[in-house]
Amino acid sequence: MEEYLEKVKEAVANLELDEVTPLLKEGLEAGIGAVDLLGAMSQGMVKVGELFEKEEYFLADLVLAGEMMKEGLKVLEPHLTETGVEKKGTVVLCTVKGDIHDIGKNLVGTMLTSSGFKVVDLGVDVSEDKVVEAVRSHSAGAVGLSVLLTTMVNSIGDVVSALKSAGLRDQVKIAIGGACTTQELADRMGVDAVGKDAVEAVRIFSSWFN
Ligand code: B1M
Repeated sequence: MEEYLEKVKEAVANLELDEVTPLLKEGLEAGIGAVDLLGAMSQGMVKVGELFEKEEYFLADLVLAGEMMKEGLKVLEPHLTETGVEKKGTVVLCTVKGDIHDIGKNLVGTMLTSSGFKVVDLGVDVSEDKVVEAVRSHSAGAVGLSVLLTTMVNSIGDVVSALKSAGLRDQVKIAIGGACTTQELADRMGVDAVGKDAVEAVRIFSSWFN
């Protein structure tokens, strides 16, 4: 299995667009878990990011990688949503202001939905005002913020301040996640938790709604 997952990772890292979907389908048929295949794809994406940093890949390659990941997720998602359980609570989810990366956020949303949460997905590049409005109108108990750009981390603080000003901070828990997030950042921004992946996100939100 390790060898197969390595193949998936390499196909993503090398931007072999036509290879990825068939590899995922075959992997599922061979009994490899969707979560493992997803992990391999994510590792491939990390490599894509590294090659971008080294200027071996360009923006067009990132776009291609993003599309490839979305196509792959279409294959995996039905297998990630097999575990429907009772509805738990409402989570307002978005990518923060100034940031348009949505693949990780969508994945977190899918996993939360399949774990029984009602997810209000506000999309990408979302202002703090929209978060406040959604928390209020959906009586949400938690907010999930995805942020991948170091330059946009202050958008997290803007959400926290806006929720405080609206008198809603005490009724919601806030989690952040995404490539540039750390516990230190979470502490600095005054949020309640940081999740390193979608599985951990589910664990965090589940602990808040029990
Ligand atoms: Co961009 N990008 N990008 N990019 N991009 C990164 C993030 C970068 C790390 C690449 C690099 O240089 N190594 C870098 C950021 C550097 C930094 O600030 N630290 C970067 C940059 C610089 C940029 C631009 C500025 C490039 C430019 O224009 N010069 C630009 C910014 C645009 C903007 O947002 N304003 C840009 C644009 C893009 C594309 C649009 C081309 C495309 C995004 C397509 C899309 O999302 N629809 C893109 C891509 C594809 C990437 C990389 C290669 C892959 C991101 C991804 O989808 N990963 C990325 C490199 C990297 O991350 N290593 C990179 C797969 C996804 C499943 O993982 O999103 O991390 P991730 O989500 C994970 C966890 O982080 C976690 O769970 C998910 C599942 O396990 N998680 C949460 C995420 N959100 C969570 C929330 C939670 C909990 C967990 O709780 C609420």
